[in-house]
Amino acid sequence: MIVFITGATAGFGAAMARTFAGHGHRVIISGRRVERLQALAGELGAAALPVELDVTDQASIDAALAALPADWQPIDVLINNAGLALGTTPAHESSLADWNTMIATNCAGLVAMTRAILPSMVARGTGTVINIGSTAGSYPYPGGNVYGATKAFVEQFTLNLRADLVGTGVRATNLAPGLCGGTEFSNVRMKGDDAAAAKVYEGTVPLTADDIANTAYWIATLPPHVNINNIEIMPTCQGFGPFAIKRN
Ligand code: NDP
Ligand code: 8X3
Repeated sequence: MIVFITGATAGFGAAMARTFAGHGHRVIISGRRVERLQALAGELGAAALPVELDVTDQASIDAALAALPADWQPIDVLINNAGLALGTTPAHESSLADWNTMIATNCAGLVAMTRAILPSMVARGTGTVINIGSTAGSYPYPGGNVYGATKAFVEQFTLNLRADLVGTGVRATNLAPGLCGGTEFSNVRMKGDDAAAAKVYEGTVPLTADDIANTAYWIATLPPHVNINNIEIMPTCQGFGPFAIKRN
């Protein structure tokens, strides 16, 4: 299989590249940090094709896809993984610029990548799109405001893809992890306050990037008649809280 992974310079994306390549598949590894892509490509050898790509920039997407060598063009699996959260403040104190960056990356970028690659999958009658959502898309929490909303978009967009793709041979999955450590997600969210990022996982045994990579691999290698619509994964240390009630 040829697997196109967005956001392969860190976290889930890098783990997915290693997992798919480790099982003998070819991976197109993309992201903005070129030196990271080169390092991963060096590690994975001929199985990996590094591609500089900013999912928020349509020209960057078009250029990246146009430059793919012919034998890398029939993409079997698109993993829309690039994404981020910025901030944990309440809505009325949050930065509109941060909100717009999350929407541009997690929603518009994911949509643009899908629109660019989906037609060739449909034309070939085969393909799998795995969109990385989040439990934050289903369960609200304080400070999750726009981040959670972007992931709710990812879930519903994926289900609507399913509606359009019935009978085409192309599959679509929303893969929604909960608390997952060992990636740069919280460092980015806390804007470089690494102590605050580490605190998120203090005293927990969170999911790992390999847990998510193995799940993505499982989804992509199921028999062609099987479509996982939506899968939610949490570490066993994570559960649900009660409704918040403000008492007088
Ligand atoms: P990381 O911060 O470790 O990795 C994020 C990746 O996204 C990086 O490779 C980064 O690459 C890439 N990225 C960000 N913006 C862009 C952009 N504009 N264009 C292209 N690539 C971009 O985070 P995770 O691996 O933890 O997160 C991956 C996905 O999983 C995200 O969508 C996140 O929302 C989701 N998720 C994470 C959870 C967690 O707890 N870790 C739980 C649930 C979901 P670069 O900066 O080089 O461009
Ligand atoms: C990341 C999981 O709980 O930090 O999507 O929002 S959470």
